[in-house]
Amino acid sequence: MIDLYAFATPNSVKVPIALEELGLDYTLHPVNVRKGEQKADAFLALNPGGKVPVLVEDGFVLTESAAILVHLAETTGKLIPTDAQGRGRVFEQLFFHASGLSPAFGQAGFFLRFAAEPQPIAIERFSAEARRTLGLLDAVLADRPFVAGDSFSIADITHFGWLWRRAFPGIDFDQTPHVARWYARIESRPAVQRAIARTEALVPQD
Ligand SMILES: N[C@@H](CCC(=O)N[C@@H](CS)C(=O)NCC(=O)O)C(=O)O
Repeated sequence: MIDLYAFATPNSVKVPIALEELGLDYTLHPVNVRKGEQKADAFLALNPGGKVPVLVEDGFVLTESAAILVHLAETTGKLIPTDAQGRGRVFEQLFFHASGLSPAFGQAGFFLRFAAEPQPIAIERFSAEARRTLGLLDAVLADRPFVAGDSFSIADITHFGWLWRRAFPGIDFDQTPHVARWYARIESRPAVQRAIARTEALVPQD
C-alpha cells in the first residue's frame, strides 16, 4: 500500500508521474503548503524537514523526491537502465537536477515573488543560474531523445517536475528549442497527464 503526501508543486508532481508510469495504486493526501500544513506537528512527525513529497510504503517513510524516484525504479526494475553506464547517466541528471536546476529555479522564484523587499542581486543571480542550467539541459537534449539517453527514465521525470512549474521563476523555453520539444513529448504521455490532473486536484477550489 502506497500513500503519498504532496501538493501541486514541482517536487511533488514527480512522484505521481512515476507511480502512474509504473501502474502502481496509491492514495494521495494533500498537504497545503500555501497554508503552512507542512509545518504542522502531524506532518513534521512524518517529515521533520517539513517539505513535500513524502512517500509511505507499508510503513516505510521516504522523503526527497529523487530518493523516492530511485526507490520506485529499483523496487520495480523499471524507469532506470540495468547497465552501469546507463545508470550513471540517470544519476548524473538526478544529481544535476537536485543540486543545480531545482535550487536555482526555486530561489529565482522566491526572490521574484515572495521576498519582502526587492533583492535585485538575488533575482539576477538565481535567474541567471536558472537559465544557465536550462541551457545545459538543452545542450544534452540536442544529442539525445531523453535526458539520460535513448529511453524514458526517472531522470526525465525529475526535470519535468520543475519545468512544469517554470512560470514561478519566470522561465520560458524561447531560447531552448530542444527542451521545448522534449517537454511537449513528455507532457503528452497519458501517465503524465493523469498524474498532473490528480496533482492539480489537490488544490482546493475556493
Ligand atoms: N529536496 C526536496 C525539496 C522538497 C521541497 O522543496 N518541497 C517544497 C514543495 S516543491 C515544499 O515542501 N515547500 C514548502 C516549504 O519549504 O515550506 C525534494 O526534492 O523532495
